Amino acid sequence: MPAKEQSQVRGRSRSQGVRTTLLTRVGDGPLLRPTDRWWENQAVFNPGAAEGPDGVIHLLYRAQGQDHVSRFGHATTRDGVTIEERWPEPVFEPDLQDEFERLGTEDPRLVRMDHTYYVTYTAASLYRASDPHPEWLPPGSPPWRVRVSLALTEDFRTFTRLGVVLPEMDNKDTVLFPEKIRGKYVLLHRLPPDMWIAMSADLKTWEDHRVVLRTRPALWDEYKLGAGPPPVRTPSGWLVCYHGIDHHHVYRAGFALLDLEDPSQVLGRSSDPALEPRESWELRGQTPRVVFPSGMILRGDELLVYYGAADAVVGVAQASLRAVLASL
Ligand code: BMA
Repeated sequence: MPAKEQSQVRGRSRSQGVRTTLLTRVGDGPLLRPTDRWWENQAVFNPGAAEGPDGVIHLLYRAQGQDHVSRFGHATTRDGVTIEERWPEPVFEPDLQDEFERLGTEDPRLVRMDHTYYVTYTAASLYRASDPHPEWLPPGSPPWRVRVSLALTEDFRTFTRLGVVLPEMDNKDTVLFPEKIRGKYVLLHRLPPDMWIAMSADLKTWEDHRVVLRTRPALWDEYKLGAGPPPVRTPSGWLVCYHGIDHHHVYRAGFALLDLEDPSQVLGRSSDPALEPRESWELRGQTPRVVFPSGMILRGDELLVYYGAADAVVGVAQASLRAVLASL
């Protein structure tokens, strides 16, 4: 975008942000807030983001109304920081006939491969599988269950459900890489407290599960961590933005870099968080002190990160890719 136009984006100039370490908030408030519509009048947060072939950025966000069921809303932006369209109805809702997602569909993450957008999301239910890996369930697991499901769309109006991708385990924070690597689909997932990686030939059977990032004692990601947005390809490696939680339940965002050919190999990792809750709308909401990165767009050297704040609103922050890579 030309410099002049950039500074005139309606009320949202890229120079207005509050500087943290690496990511700078764009504008002086949330990018998306709840509306008075029944399905999104309580909270809108944790958006997936993907850029279409025409340069339009699609945001698929988690929305809650008074029933507290999570559905997905759809918004678009071309410059990345000005919302142009926001669909008045939810575009995706829990399938009440589906035992895996009766309690809601949450935290959509988006990648585009050719003309198809792949949506991985958390399906919430009371479903209890006879778990072949009970040791993977964290002690004191809550009575509700979470699985990861996959849906495909080309237009954000009709979706094809491919169902649960990792049926045998409670799981969330699952993101697909935006391209196959050595002929296989690759995803990052989370078995608390760590981030895992797995491969698949067909998007159905996932194999070769390995830990890729572990929690680190006495750092901002000491308690739990999970993938944020899907990884973004850079010349130096796959850039991963992830959330880390400390023992005070503060959610922050940071970066890691994975090998392009073998993404189970970690090439670098932030020692400091790149974004942490500081604004009032990040400190207070449904869940206090949360920034939860979930969408990332790279344009030239500019990296835009979309995040849920306090499980209540959506924020956007920017960084220079060069600066991020230099920090890892
Ligand atoms: C995670 C997920 C997210 C949520 C975050 C902060 O475990 O449930 O949906 O935004 O916690 O509460």
